[in-house]
Amino acid sequence: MQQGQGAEPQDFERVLTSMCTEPHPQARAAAERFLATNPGDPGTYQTVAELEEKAVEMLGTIAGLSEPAGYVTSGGTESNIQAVRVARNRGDTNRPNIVAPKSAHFSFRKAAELLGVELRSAPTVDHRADLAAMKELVDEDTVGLVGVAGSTEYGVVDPIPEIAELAEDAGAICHVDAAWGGFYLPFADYDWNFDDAAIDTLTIDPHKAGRAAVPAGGLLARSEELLADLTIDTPYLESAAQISLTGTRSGAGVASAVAAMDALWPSGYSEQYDRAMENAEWLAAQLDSRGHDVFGPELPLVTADLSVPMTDELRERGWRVSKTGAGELRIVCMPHVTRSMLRSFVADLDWY
Ligand code: 0PR
Repeated sequence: MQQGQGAEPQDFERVLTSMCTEPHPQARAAAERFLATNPGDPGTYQTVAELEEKAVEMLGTIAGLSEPAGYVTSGGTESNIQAVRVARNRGDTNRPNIVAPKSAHFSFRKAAELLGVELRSAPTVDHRADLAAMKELVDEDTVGLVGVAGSTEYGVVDPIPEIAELAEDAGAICHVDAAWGGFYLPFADYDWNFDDAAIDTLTIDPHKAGRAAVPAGGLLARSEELLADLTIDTPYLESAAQISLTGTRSGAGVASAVAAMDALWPSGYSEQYDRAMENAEWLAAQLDSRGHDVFGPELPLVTADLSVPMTDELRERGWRVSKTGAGELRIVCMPHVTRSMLRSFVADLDWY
């Protein structure tokens, strides 16, 4: 392997597992231009600070929020941690808990541990949040409920309006994790956004299906007031306070998020969704016709009961594939995944 200066990053030619993808060319260029800027210091780096406002506005448009609050985070993990922090700081209890479906991303476990919040995981039905199971876990110390709009392992969308209602009844925050799904969902037929339900906070990551460079995550809130609980004073900076978890942040992420959304919203993302779904449906049909038990695609993600040794052999042939916790093959049809890639993948499957 090459080291140091001349090293080349891996290409995406056989990557079927990543939730990141090749950035849009304009996003790549914008990232490079803004590499040495820090939106964590908006008093000094004003241009990137203005770009961040634009990023939040555009994310709001995508997620059905006309006056959005929020910021560009380092990724879904930070957004989810911050959302749990909002819920905890607003809750009126010494023993706060949040209730999430078992399918929620492991970043909620990090959030819970860091913030001293109990994470209550509710069983799922067909990989989707089970409302009755979630309701059973809610009590007077529940400060937040989580719904997933595009789950990491199976690409499933939870019943978000119903989860929001449960949260409202409990006097708790409703957080939706659309980190991966957020840039596909505007073109799919699910209730997932601020327009559809009484959601308080939402994770939506440009560095996943949004085709921005890493790191560009998104945290949105229905109002500035919700984020006020995250405020930390910054006495010696030109700006008075920070809500972000990290201090110095990447201007590259902010600028590339804006560039990607400028280039692709809405028609580029819509075409990208159609292509990804067609590919995922094609793959599901191919696997199904070979006798495999297939799940999906609800969003462009397919799982199948391929035996684990077979998956390991695929990895040896250079395919970057992953398994679900239950051991199924998991294929994420990101924008870099083409039909011809999938054809040669299926041909390799037939070889065994
Ligand atoms: N929420 C959801 C629904 C996610 O799928 C993920 C990450 C996160 C939150 C956390 O986001 P960050 O990783 O940006 O903090 N989902 C992928 C996963 O954990 C992330 C990923 C991306 C993994 C690229 C591998 C990879 O090559 O599987």
